[in-house]
Amino acid sequence: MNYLTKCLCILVVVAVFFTLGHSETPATCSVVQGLPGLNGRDGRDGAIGPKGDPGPTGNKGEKGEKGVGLPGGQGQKGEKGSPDVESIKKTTALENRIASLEKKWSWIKSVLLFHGGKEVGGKVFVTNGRKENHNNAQNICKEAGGSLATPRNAAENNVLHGIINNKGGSSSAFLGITDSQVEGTFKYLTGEKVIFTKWSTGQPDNYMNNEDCVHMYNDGYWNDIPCSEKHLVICEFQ
Ligand code: MBG
Ligand code: CA
Repeated sequence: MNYLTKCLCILVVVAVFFTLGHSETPATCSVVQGLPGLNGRDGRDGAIGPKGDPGPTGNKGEKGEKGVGLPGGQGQKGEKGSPDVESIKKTTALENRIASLEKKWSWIKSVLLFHGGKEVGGKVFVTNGRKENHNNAQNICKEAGGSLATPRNAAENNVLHGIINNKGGSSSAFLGITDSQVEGTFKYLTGEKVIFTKWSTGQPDNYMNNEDCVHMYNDGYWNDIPCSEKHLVICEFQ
């Protein structure tokens, strides 16, 4: 039953009620067929539905075009690097050490010269005054931090000659030269071939096929002689 129909029926009932209350004879309420009601208003809109599913993923786009940037300008000059403190310390320590060694070498040289040593071209020759075979003479000089006297030029030969003369008499001294490896090829103890010689007349002759070591006579000239012979030990230090 719609709203309008309801209202009409109520009116009918009220009218009947009043009629019955004011009439002496009870009236009967006859049913009156009303007109059909008007159509009702449209209902309200429904609630908004749920959100739809997301759409399919799109295809990958095409590769972009290559850029055309120009080369950048040169950067500014970097700041001056700070000095390596450790390196400076090490260098200073080494410089101090070198200075100390130079002082010491100067002192040792003075002692050697005081004991009859002779300096020539940065080399000092000095003798221990003893006579030894060639092998022992080599070792004595080596242990002293030098090597057996080896004149490599006339100046050095002259100085050695002077030391031998100072010893007087028939002194002669071994030189650090032999042909022990190849007969007739004289070499220094370092293995190099000799670059200077001052052989005595007729020498070297490898007399009795037994002369591989070299010594200097008291006249400054050289001779080959058996290595087992004993001659003055003169060492050189440089
Ligand atoms: C000696 C040499 C010796 C040998 C000998 C030959 C008179 O000098 O010292 O090494 O060469 O001569 O006669
Ligand atoms: Ca000889």
